[in-house]
Formats: sequence, C-alpha cells, structure tokens
Amino acid sequence: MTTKTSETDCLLIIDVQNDFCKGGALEVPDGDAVVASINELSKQFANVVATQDWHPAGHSSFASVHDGHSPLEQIDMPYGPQTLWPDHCVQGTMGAEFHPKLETNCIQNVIRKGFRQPIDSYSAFFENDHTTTTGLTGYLRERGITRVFCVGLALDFCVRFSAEDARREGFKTVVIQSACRGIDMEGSVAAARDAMIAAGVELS
Ligand code: VGL
Ligand code: ZN
Repeated sequence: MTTKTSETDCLLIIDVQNDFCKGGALEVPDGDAVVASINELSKQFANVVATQDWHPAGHSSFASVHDGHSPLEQIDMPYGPQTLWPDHCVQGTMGAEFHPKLETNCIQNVIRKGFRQPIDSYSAFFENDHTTTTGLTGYLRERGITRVFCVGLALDFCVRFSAEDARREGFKTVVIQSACRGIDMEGSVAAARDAMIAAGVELS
C-alpha cells in the first residue's frame, strides 16, 4: 500500500481464521493468500484490531440446526433474511483460531462476534439485527481513530458489512481489495463492491 498512515488510522483485520482458509469448514477460495499481504500491512499501522467469528455449537446460522435446509440457502429470521452456513468457527475449535501464519502480536484488540445463539453477526460493529453493538465504535472513537482500513475474509460478507458500518459510524473507510478474498455466490462480490461504493466506502 502506498498510502501513508497516521496515528488516527486503524487496520481492521476481519476473520482470518482457519475455517475460512484452505481445508476449513467454510473455505473462501484462495483465502490463505490474504495472510502475507495483511502481515505486511500490519507493520504500517500504529493501531491494529482483528475480529474473530465465534459461534457456540448449534448456532442459529448453521444449516445443521434447521431441519430440511442446506448450507447457502436463505431463511427468514426475526431480524430479516439469513444465509445458512456449514458449521464453522465454533468457539474453542481449531477452525475458530486465527490462521497460524497470521502475525497476531501486533493485534491490540480482538472483537469476537456471532456468539449469541439466536443472531448472526457479519459486521465488526453490529450484529445482523443492525442494532446490537459489539462495542467497536466506542473503542475506536476513544482511541481517536478517524479512518479504518478493512482487510480479510470474506469480502462479500463480513468485510463488506464491517466496511459499510464503519462508514455509517462516521469513520473514513477504505477496503484494501488485494488483502481480501470473497466467497462469491451468485455475484455477491460484484454486489458487495457496488453496495460499499454506494455507502461511501473507498475501494483501493
Ligand atoms: C462469514 C459467513 C458466515 C465471514 C462469517 O467472515 O465473511 N461469512 N460467517
Ligand atoms: Zn459465521
């Protein structure tokens, strides 16, 4: 990245966990490729925060708990439509751990999300009801952060919704696409790009 960063910039590393990488339960194509890029980027930031998708066993986003439904189908939840996923990122499992090559010493805070059984959380800021907060806005504001750079997995889900919420919360927001990979179901990466641009997110 050629942009010069300052004390008021934060790198937000989204869900670089084994289950989204090679051989994982919800493998993102070429997901491992983000690790080296993110390790390089981390060195350029004074502030680094990561998220960890952190579901209890039997989480409501798992297709396995909805009789007659398969992964990638959509169902209606009380808070709106929800895509169903294979069981992934279960608390305390290897799949929920960060990728072993991700440089984690520089990470100052880890926001865990998706730990409430009845509700999923794609965004680092709000759960999928768009109301329940993770506390990240307050943490970043109290630390004087004004600009957030988003990287990680998956571009079309957790990166997208984190970036949109970051912008909505008043942060300048940049998504560094070379350090992201998407799941890309039914054009979801293109849709994510359009939605992020419409929300005022800069794609770099
Ligand atoms: C994610 C689907 C389900 C992500 C997390 O990190 O993008 N996607 N849980
Ligand atoms: Zn999840």
